[in-house]
Amino acid sequence: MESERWVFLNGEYKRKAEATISVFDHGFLYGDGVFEGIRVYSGNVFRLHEHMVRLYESAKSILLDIPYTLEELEAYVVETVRKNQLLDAYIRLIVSRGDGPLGLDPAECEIANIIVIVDKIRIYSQELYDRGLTAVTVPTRRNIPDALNPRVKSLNYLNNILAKAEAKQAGAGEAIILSSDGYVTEGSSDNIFIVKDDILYTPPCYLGALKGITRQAIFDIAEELGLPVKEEPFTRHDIFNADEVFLTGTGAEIISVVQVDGRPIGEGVPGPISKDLVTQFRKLVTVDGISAFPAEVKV
Ligand code: PXG
Repeated sequence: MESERWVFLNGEYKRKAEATISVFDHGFLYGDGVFEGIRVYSGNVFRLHEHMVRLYESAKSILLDIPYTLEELEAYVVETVRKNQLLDAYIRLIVSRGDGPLGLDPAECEIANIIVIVDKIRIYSQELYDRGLTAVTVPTRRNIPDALNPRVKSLNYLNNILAKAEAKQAGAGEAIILSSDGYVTEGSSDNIFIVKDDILYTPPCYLGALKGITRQAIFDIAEELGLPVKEEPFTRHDIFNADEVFLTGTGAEIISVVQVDGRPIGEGVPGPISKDLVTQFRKLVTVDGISAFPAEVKV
């Protein structure tokens, strides 16, 4: 089911090559905007509504008016998936401040640019899912929440990009980012969990982490499996001595971390609880969300 890529741009569907915006867009000039990354599994747009709610909350937080209702934009996202005829895909939904003069004032930008891209994505190789990732804590600390709250999924990802680059320079697959006072916050584009004595721990978002949709899915699956989850601050020491460590995100899905800062985690291989969570997650992703290709639509 391969076909041409169509991009939703401000109410129209454009071919990839024609889907362009101005260099005066403040998303480009200043990173002034918000976005979502969403996955489609076997035609099911996984937890689309939750992503839409987070998008509108991010926009509200940065005083950005989205010129559609949540329901309208949600329908456009589904329609863009359908137009691209992709059963398994990645959606990048972008709301940027829009075109304006050179100068910071967002009030000078008349209307937001709304973009929906649907394409394929693969962040890690299958081998890394089977064997697990190595990670390092990086020198760059997470943005402090009272400067720019990391709960806002903004177009300003330099903090995360620097963390990722530092991890790569150190020869690791992913970064673990600490808060300015040394607590574990998250990965460069994923939330982090540790398992200790059959209890899951993940940092509270107020420390400087995105309220991940996949993170919430883990909470839901853990509840079904009878595994307690605690949102509690923890440190590198807790990671080194965890039984299992894994990362969660729309891009990365669920991936085990088997070594952190040179210390093997548990047995140094993906652990049984992480594997159980992956099994349950695989079942959830094809059914929990909005179907882009209901039975009557032939694809
Ligand atoms: N923290 C950060 C900073 C993120 O950017 C997550 C956590 C996980 O959240 P979700 O809701 O996805 O479970 C993210 C999400 C990419 C890519 O292109 C990145 C994300 C999502 C999709 C694709 O690398 N980050």
